[in-house]
Amino acid sequence: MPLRTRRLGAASLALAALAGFTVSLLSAQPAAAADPLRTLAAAKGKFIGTAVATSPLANETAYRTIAAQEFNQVTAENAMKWDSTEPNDNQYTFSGADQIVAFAQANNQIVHGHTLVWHQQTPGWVQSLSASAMKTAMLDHIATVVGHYANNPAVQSWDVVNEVFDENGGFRTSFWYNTLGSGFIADAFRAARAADPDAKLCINDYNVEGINAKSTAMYNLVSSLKSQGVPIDCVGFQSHLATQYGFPGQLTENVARFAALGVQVRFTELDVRIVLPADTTEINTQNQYYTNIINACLASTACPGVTIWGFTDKYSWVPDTFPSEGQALIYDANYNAKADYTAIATALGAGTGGGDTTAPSAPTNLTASGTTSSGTTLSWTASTDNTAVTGYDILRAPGASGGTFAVVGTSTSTSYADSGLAASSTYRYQVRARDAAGNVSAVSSTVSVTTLSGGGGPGGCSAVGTTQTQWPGGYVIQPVTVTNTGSAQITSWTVTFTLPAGHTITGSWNAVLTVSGQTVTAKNANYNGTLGAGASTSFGFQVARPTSDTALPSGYACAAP
Ligand code: 9MR
Repeated sequence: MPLRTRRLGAASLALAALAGFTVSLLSAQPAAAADPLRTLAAAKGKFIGTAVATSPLANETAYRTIAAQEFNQVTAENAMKWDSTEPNDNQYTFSGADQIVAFAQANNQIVHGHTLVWHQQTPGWVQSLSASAMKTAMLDHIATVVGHYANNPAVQSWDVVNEVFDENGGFRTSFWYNTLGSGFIADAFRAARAADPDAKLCINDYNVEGINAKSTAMYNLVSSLKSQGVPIDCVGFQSHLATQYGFPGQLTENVARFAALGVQVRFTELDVRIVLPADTTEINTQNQYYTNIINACLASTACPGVTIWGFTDKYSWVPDTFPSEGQALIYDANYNAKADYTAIATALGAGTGGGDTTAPSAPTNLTASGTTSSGTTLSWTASTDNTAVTGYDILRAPGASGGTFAVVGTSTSTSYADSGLAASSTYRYQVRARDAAGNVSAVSSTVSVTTLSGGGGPGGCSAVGTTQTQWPGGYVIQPVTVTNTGSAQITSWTVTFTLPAGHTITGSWNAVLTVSGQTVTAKNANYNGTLGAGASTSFGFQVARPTSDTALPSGYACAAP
């Protein structure tokens, strides 16, 4: 019997409630094959959510039942938008929003607030305000709407700004941007934090799932906001996918680069539309896209969960916007679960007795080498697992003690080169392993790294490599010019650089080279280590490479103790 038919009964829902069916997102309990999506997701430490609309929530039992049984997170599809909550200046109405929050609380669901500052569904009175009045209206709106739910434990996160980029990575020339400039973004986040210090605050957009101009603009903005101390906690990849456009490229790498900034990555509005009529190939593609997104979330500790933009094709936004497209959701218009439902359940571990719940062993023998003024290379001994280790998270904390470890990158090998570090600074690193089911090992022991002093002060140096000649199969780098950029004499120097894979050093002069993986360390010879302030020396080397390869070394960095 199909799972969903059995689960639609009101009686079974009541029984589940009597049995104390509660959400614990971090439950480690294995889920059984017939479990609803929310139970499967919770067993993985994730949420699985849906957008909900007020009208069917009030009027249709089947809609309510599925929304309650299958999901442990909800987002208001429209009810928390500006035109719903503040249609006229300073006249707030929370009836629809409160209806959804009450439903969530009754069903042990968490709520994501959507959305505070957007160029759509914002009343005309806001759009025509002067700059100072618009800013005041924005800050007041955020304070009031976020404040309304600040003491409600169900409401845990907000889309603070929505869709602020155009497709080329420029700021969207919305009335917000045109009137206030890009500063409205930081102002909005600060206001939201002031209104609810505990809520996770997100920036949300579409077509940012893969690596492209728009997602790179988003990355640069989040990076810049973080460096200015603007309170931002999460990035929402809306994930309105379409089978005719292919799956977003480099999704995993994109998730990892945002995770390395220390923000969560959420899939906030997932759906996969098809040009109608849908054929089997398109439906299979759609199943695969749903699977891919769930897997991407399972594979990243930065991803707390996935929200689908509704669940039934009966109420999808897609046909309204793209009249020849549809069937984008996981239930059909008659509330029958589609193959997409099964794809998601399977990705979440259904049918495997709860899936693999055995975590890999912790990585051991974590060491750092090749430390320069701005980077270091970590290596460790591989973890073991009952299935297979799929990758490692690299965690870093600032300083010799205290601070918080945050994921700064991932690796699928047993080494990782970290870069962008401050000179003369101490960092601590740990590594943990992941498997395909999303199980995460304990962290390794901690290794502490102190970077060398950089240029500018006493003992700084720089290195610039010049390609003297190259041919199919090899090249000569001469000179690598080492300059004392500090204000005092140095008595030794160390240059590091990265050798492309498959290249072999066949000779060197005026320095002592050692190679570890792709990192080459060149130390001064016994006759050219001493350089007065501003003085230079040089060394060189020759390399063999595959004849088809034109790559050259990169990342020259110099350190002088
Ligand atoms: O699904 C929403 C639909 O009911 C509304 O009419 C529409 C109005 O613009 O907004 C839809 O939701 C959007 C979301 O709020 C932001 N990202 C894109 C979504 C689909 O358009």
